[in-house]
Order: sequence, then C-alpha cells, then structure tokens
Amino acid sequence: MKKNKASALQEVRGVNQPEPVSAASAGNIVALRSRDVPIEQLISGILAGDITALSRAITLVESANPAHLEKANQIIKACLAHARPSVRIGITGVPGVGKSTFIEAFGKFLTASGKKVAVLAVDPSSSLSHGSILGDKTRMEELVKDPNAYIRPSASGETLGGVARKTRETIMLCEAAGFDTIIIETVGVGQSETAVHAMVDFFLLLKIAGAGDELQGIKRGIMEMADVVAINKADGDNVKRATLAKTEFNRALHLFPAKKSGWMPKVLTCSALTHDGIAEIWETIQEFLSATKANGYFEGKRQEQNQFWMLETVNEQLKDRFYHNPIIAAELEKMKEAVRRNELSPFAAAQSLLEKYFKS
Ligand SMILES: Nc1nc2c(ncn2[C@@H]2O[C@H](COP(=O)(O)OP(=O)(O)OP(=O)(O)O)[C@@H](O)[C@H]2O)c(=O)[nH]1
Ligand SMILES: [Mg+2]
Repeated sequence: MKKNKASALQEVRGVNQPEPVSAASAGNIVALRSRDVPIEQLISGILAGDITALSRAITLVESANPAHLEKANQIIKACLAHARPSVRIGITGVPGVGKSTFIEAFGKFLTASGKKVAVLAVDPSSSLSHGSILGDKTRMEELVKDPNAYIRPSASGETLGGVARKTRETIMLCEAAGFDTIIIETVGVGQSETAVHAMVDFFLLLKIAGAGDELQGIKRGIMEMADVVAINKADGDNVKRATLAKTEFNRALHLFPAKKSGWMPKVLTCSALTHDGIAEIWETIQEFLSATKANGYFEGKRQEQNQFWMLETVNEQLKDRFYHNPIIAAELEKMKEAVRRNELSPFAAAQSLLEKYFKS
C-alpha cells in the first residue's frame, strides 16, 4: 500500500517551533528559583522592586532550613538599611464579615491613588487550610492582577509566634521592595489579632450590623485595639441597620479608657460591594497618621514594636531549639511519663530537662 504522506496520522517534519519563552528570560527565572541565587542578586532585585526576587526572599524567610534563615537574615539586614516610609494596617473581623472583599476594594482604591499595596495574612489555621488568602484570590481577582499590588498567602508554621515572626520579616522585605501600604489580614477569632496589633500602625475592625445584639460576641480586647470600627455591608436594605449599629458602637467605644495614642476611635459604615465609605476609611487613616506622627506616638510605637519582636524572636528560637534538640526529644517522653505517674514533680522534671539542655 502506498503511503499517504499528507495523512494527519503521520508526523510531518517541518520547521522547529520557536520556544514560547525566550531562552534568556527562562534562564533568569530558573536562576532566581534555584536555591543558590547569590544573596547580592536577591537584595538588588528587591531594592529594584522585582517581585520574583521578593517572593524568593520571602520563601527563605519562611523556610525551616537554618542555612536559609542565615541568608534571610543577611537580606533583611541589607534591606533595613534602605527602609522607606510606609503605613502598616491590620484588618480583622469574624469569618464572613467581608475582609477579602473589603481588601480587594480598598486595595484597588489605594493603587488607583498611586500607592503600592502588599497584602499579607496571619492565619493560625493556615497550616491546615494552606492559607486562606490563597483560596481568597478569587475574591481579590482585580487586586491579584494589579501590578501595584502584591498578595502573599500566609506563612504556615507550627506556632503563632513562628508565623508572626515570618510575617513581620516579610513586611520589612515588602517595604524594601517599594510597597508603601502594607495590609495584614487576620481572622478575629483567636490570639492572632494580638500578634497583628503588635506589628501594625493602625488597626481596623470590620463588623456587620444586625447579627443579634450589636455588642455581643466581640471580645473586649479586640474592640480596645481598634482605631476604627467599620460596619461593612452597609448597602441595600442593610443601610438603616448599619447606621443604627454605628450609633451603638460609638456609644460603646466612648466607655473604653482613652488610648495612649491620644486618638479617639471612630465608627464608620462601608460597603465592600458598592465601595461606599471606602474613601472615608482611608481619609480617617490619614487623620490618624497625621495626629500620631505629630504627637510622636507613631515613631514611639514602632520602636516599642521592634523591641517586642526582638524578645519574641529570642523566645521563639529558644523554644524551637529546645524542642528540636534530639537529646531533649528522647528525654521529654520519659519525663512526661514520669510526671504522669507522679514519680516526679512537674517542676523537678522541667528542671532536669532544662539542665540537660544547657549541658548538651
Ligand atoms: N452585601 C454585601 N455583601 C458583602 C460585602 N462584603 C462582602 N460581602 C459578601 O459576604 C461574603 C463573605 O465575604 P468575604 O470577603 O469572603 O469575607 P471574609 O471576612 O474574607 O471571610 P473569611 O475569609 O471566611 O474570613 C461574600 O459572599 C461577599 O460577597 C458588602 O459590603 N455588602
Ligand atoms: Mg477571607
């Protein structure tokens, strides 16, 4: 049988297809992704605002490998020398209040006015859910595509302290890369808002109206941290209830002791859906910043936060080294058993473990 050369089933030798990506840029990407990018290259990349270099450095910060930690420390040190002015905003609220939708609207508003926005998250559940922001990227569709925005899913970690340290270092890197507005999101259900409060200049609590008694279910501590309470979903039929809730919150906030910042917390309403009230929230943040920069609180708080994070890092790393020490790991199980059987007092057992650790 005669071969049909034109058959679609036969491979016809033709011209080679050009590579979809140029060899030079592919090489660059591979070099940046590889483990051994020279630190100097990462630093200069970050300072030039290169997102790939920034992401690479954040991956080093998040790594559990001590060699990466060492590299990360060198990068952060170099970046600190180039610190630029920024504002760090913490946003919290219970699940479903509209944080992701709000950050999308607020972030777009900021980039439209020339800001460079980085969105990070402290999410204690992230090791299970792989970071809520990742799933959230669908709610931040526009912001994800925005060249002036950078969205990084939360670091995962065994402890909140570990996650918080990584987020704090990520803030530094983002600022060195030219991001002037840093938004840190957290779910308002655990300890994480305290950690976030300790790394931001301004704290925004999102609430919704009409979920029963307006003041129920809010931990007093979170209310006290808030510089602004924004009642979200103030749209459609909900506007009236939101306005009512605003009055109630205002009354409640006045009962709290005055803040060290000298700032009287404000209650506003907004809609992340229609964007009503978003501009007012930014104006209020500006007022807060002028007031706290004028009275020295802004700078003083950042200095205090630096000291706090130094001590937190020491605590975190001591604990980490202790529990990862192979001698301790073996001994710990024995001691737990001995304490359980009442053969040793908890304090004697702890003492013995610590002595073994410091001798090891
Ligand atoms: N009507 C109205 N709906 C909104 C508004 N903001 C958010 N929503 C809706 O509320 C739901 C929850 O919004 P999210 O932005 O996912 O809330 P979240 O706080 O990020 O939730 P978690 O990620 O689970 O903590 C979604 O269906 C949104 O469309 C708003 O301003 N008005
Ligand atoms: Mg969300």
